[in-house]
Amino acid sequence: MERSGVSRRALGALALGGAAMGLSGCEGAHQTDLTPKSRQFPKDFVWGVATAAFQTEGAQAVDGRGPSVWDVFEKVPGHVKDGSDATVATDSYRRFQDDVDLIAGAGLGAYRFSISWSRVLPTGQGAVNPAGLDHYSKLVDALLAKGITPYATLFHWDLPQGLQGMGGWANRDTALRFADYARAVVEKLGDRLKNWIILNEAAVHAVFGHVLGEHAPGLKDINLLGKVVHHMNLGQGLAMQALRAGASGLNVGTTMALQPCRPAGGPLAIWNRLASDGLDALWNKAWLDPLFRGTYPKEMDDFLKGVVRDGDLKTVKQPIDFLGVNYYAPAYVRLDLNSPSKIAQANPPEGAELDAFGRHIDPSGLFEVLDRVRREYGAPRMLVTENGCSDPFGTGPAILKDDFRIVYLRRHLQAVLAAREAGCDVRGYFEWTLIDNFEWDLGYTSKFGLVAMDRATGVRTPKASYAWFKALAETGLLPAT
Ligand code: IFM
Repeated sequence: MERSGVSRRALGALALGGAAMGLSGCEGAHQTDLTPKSRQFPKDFVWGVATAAFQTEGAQAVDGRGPSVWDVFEKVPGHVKDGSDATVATDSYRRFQDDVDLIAGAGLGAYRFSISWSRVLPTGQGAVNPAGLDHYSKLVDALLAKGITPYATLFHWDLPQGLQGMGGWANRDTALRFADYARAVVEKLGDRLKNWIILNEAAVHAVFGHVLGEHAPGLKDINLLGKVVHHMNLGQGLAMQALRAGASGLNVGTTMALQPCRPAGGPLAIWNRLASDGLDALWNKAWLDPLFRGTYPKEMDDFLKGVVRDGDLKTVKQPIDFLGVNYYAPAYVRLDLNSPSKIAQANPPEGAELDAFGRHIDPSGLFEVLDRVRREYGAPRMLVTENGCSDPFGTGPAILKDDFRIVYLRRHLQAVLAAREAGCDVRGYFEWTLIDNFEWDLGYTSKFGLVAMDRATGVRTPKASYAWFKALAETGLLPAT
């Protein structure tokens, strides 16, 4: 599973309980020919970069913003690897025009950012904070002035602490408050902001935040899992309804961290397959099935007992204009009887090329998730809303001649072309991310940006990948090497 960028501990994640890992090697990538017939993307293909409010904005106490769960979590010693926090981050609340100029400078037609719920509603509910909303209004106007189409995510993990105090996503009421928040935002921005992403990687927030305790709100209680999963799905459905009632001509979608789950082989292969199916149910199907089919996978039954009410699944199954797919790496899985979930991380295949997170660099996984959505979920329109890779971990300066990133992006974009040729309706690609930013529990030790930033001065310096991505966005032609 991807802890997003974090597929790193990948499934380690799913060692729901952090069981010791006796690793067994896994089968390799599926034998998919990823060589596309053409390297040319269509003219109307959307090229963009993606960011998130908490990772970039800083200005945590400015203009009436209330605290989020991450404000609280990051302050606890040991929670963030380098002891850093996001109080400044990339200073993008103040320097948003600089960011917009960089996006325009790269010739990109789209920008995916997230809105901070606690800027709009400081405690998560009640009276709207006009200054918070104004910020996003200015950002949208600045983007439109440069011909850049805004894509806004409503929830990228920064739940208002005021709501967490009342149980957070484990409390059904949070789903209703989420719809109120969506209503407030669309009322102000819906005339100009037309592309909406409801949730970002809900699986990551549910598992890392509520079961593994590695993300905010830092809980380790597997009994919360069913409630959190369902209330996020329910909130998503309610928010979609609120947006569509609030403005016309919107494209409403949501973003999932999809990962192929691959079982380890060996004498326990059949059991490893069971563990891998379990992870697939929680990580992929618990979000795809309710949205597209109005059902939950049977593996979720025990978790969901007493949680789903009559009519809920009808609310969850909303039509979408696109599905956002975030992909970094596949998950390798084995059975572990010592782990409460019976699921643990397995080794990538022998000799696999690994990224800084120790994950298998495997573009075939991107093809696989896109093609699965096409085959099993009615071939919806899709956008790759995140994909990218980190510098090797460390506190040193960013690598400006980041050829490794160019190779990573090129190979994954080949997979996108191959998926399109196989019939997947993929309309765009957002690289993660614009500027090296606050990478959650890894602080600033992990750098995903096309642009480096000197944290002392705020000065931004484009890396080699920025120029490479610009040439691609301008021509739509993927270089052969
Ligand atoms: O930084 C994260 C982002 O917030 C969600 N998806 C993965 C990225 C890289 O880890």
